[in-house]
This record gives sequence, structure tokens and C-alpha cells, in this order.
Amino acid sequence: MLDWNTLLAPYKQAVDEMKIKLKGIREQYQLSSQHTPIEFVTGRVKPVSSILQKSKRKNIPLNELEEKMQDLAGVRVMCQFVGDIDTVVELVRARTDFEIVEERDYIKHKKNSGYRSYHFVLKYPVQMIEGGEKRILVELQIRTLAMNFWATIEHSLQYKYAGKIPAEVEQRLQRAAEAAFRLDEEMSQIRGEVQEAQQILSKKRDSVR
Ligand code: 0O2
Repeated sequence: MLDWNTLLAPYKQAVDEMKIKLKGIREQYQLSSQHTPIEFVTGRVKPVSSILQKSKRKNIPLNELEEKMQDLAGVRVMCQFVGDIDTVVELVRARTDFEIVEERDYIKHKKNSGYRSYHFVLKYPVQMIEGGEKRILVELQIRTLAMNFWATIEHSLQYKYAGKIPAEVEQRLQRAAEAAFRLDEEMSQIRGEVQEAQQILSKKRDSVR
């Protein structure tokens, strides 16, 4: 029998550490009164039921999970603008506290479902009490708020229809993906205006404190 708690403990540690580091980047931007490319950060360790489902679907033996299931630890960064994703990608590439194993650009190459996001697979070192470090895989997804909205809805529909979304709903999802894409484009066009407004608001908040 697999001891899930022991197996997943370093993954939880990695998710917690990555969240703190990414939130730290956000705070550094805020302190220097610059537009932050990171709106918010979430993370999770894949629930055991999802691990079992995915291992069945992808034919991954349970004793090979750690090498073959790249998203046991998942961290997600949400950005306001598509351009912010490029900034976060560069920040990630410049880090020295983990190694990049793979990059998947589902923004330039969106998936057939309509899914868009930028994915990194990282090798992240977790310090162990026995001494030394365990280097585990972490999937980092970077997306705009609009991409996240679409992916969250689509994910719940996939769940509802057990992966077999009816054609009509699928068509609507495709149209919604296009609408999310256009929203991102429109927002990028008025990015300067939006940022100015946000700066005025944050100065106003500071003067009230
Ligand atoms: P969760 O935790 O429920 O989100 P595959 O799993 O076969 O699609 P692969 O090779 O494991 O693909 O890696 P990929 O596609 O780079 O990353 C998988 C994760 O990306 C998924 O995790 C989703 O979080 C997200 N994702 C990829 N494609 C889609 C999509 O079409 N729609 C949505 N909503 N999300 C997508 P899981 O396994 O679904 O787990």
C-alpha cells in the first residue's frame, strides 16, 4: 500500500515554498510602486483521487508517479495582461533556486479545447531532515485572468460530463475561448490607461492609511 501522506509531503512543501516566493515577487513590485505582473498565486497538491484517475488514463504505473506525473505539485500565477505573462516567464527563467525541465507555450499554440496558458515543468529541491535534498517535479502554469476564467469553467464542465462534453456545449466553449482571447487583446490595448488608474487608486489608498 502506498503511503500517500509521506509520498506527497515534499510536494506540499514545494507548493508552499513556491507560493511564498511568487508572492514575494509581487510584494517587491508593489513596494517599488511598479505595476506587478503577478495578480495572484494559487497552488495545490493533486488530490489522490485525481492522481489515480490520471494514472489510469495515461497508463502511468503507481511506482513511476514521481517521474511521470509532472503535476503532482501545481502552482498557478494569474496575470492581468498577456504581456505580464512574458515578464513572469523571464523572471522564472532567471531564477537560480530551481531548474527548468520543460516549457509548453499553450498561448502561441492553444490546445484544441481552446485552452491557453504558459506551462513550466520545474525540478524543485526540497530540503529533507535526513540531510540532502529531494528534487521533485512542479508544474507552474501562468495565465491571464480571462484565460483562468475560461479554464476553470471548462474544467468543471469536463468534470460534470466526465470528459464527454456535448457538441453544442463544446461549440459554446470554443466561442467563449475566442471571447476570452479578444478580451485579453482589448485589455492589452488599454493597458496604459488601466495601469494609470490603478496607480491613482493605490496612491489614494496609501494616503488614507
Ligand atoms: P487538474 O489538477 O485537475 O488541473 P493532459 O493531462 O493529458 O491534458 P499533460 O501532458 O499532463 O496533459 O500536461 P499539460 O497539458 O501541460 O498540463 C495538464 C494540466 O494543464 C491540467 O491538469 C490542467 O490543469 C491544465 N490543462 C491542460 N489542458 C487543459 C484543457 O484543455 N482545459 C483545462 N481546463 N485545463 C487544461 P489536470 O491533469 O487536468 O489536473
